[in-house]
Amino acid sequence: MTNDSDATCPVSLSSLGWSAFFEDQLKPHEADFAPHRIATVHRARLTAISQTGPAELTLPVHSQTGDFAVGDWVLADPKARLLHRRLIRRTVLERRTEGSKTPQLAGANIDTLFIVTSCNADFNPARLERYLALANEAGINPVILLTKADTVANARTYKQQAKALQRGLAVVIVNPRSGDAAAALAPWCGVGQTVALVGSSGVGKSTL
Ligand SMILES: Nc1nc2c(ncn2[C@@H]2O[C@H](COP(=O)(O)OP(=O)(O)OP(=O)(O)O)[C@@H](O)[C@H]2O)c(=O)[nH]1
Ligand SMILES: [Mg+2]
Repeated sequence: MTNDSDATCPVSLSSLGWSAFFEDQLKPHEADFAPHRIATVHRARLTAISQTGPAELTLPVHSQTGDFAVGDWVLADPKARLLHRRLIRRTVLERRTEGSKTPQLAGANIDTLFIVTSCNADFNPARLERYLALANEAGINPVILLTKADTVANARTYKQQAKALQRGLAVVIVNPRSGDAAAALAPWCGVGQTVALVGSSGVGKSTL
């Protein structure tokens, strides 16, 4: 069921982030189900990507879309697309929203969290520390991306301040509008790697 070399499959599972961690969770009687990775979570709808491409999944009774996060691996019937079960997450990123008791699922099975901030008034060490704590608690590798370095004379000062937040922390000055950005982030964006971007409005996430 997880034969990545199958020529009839346009997508390889490993390129979607599948690994031994998930493979090891499969039980012998589940051979007829296909792994699907959740791509979008809506109020009443779930979409996923499998070896055969994108698909809309049907939820079993008594389960709701809120139980799933983008990035989750689930098993589903490859024809009816009925969801069978979710596999255990390797990492889970949760957003704590003020006023709500239960944290909201932000993403699952993320390898690297790009914490994006610009070299201007948005740069806030206390907020960066909160993002770092979120990643560290989740077991996700945090990387700080400093954007808009071209708009200030002292970008290196920002970099030094960010570096001081955590031992061994990777801090990368990157201009999302330049062609060099992809090369600068390549170490974290290899095949099968899952990254997420967080940061304030206007720091350059979509441009990246
Ligand atoms: N000069 C300069 N402009 C940048 C840089 N990075 C992003 N921008 C610009 O900043 C603006 C906002 O970038 P977006 O990518 O839309 O920001 P975002 O983080 O997606 O914002 P939200 O979607 O509101 O969360 C765009 O006009 C970008 O072109 C940079 O390094 N230098
Ligand atoms: Mg955006």
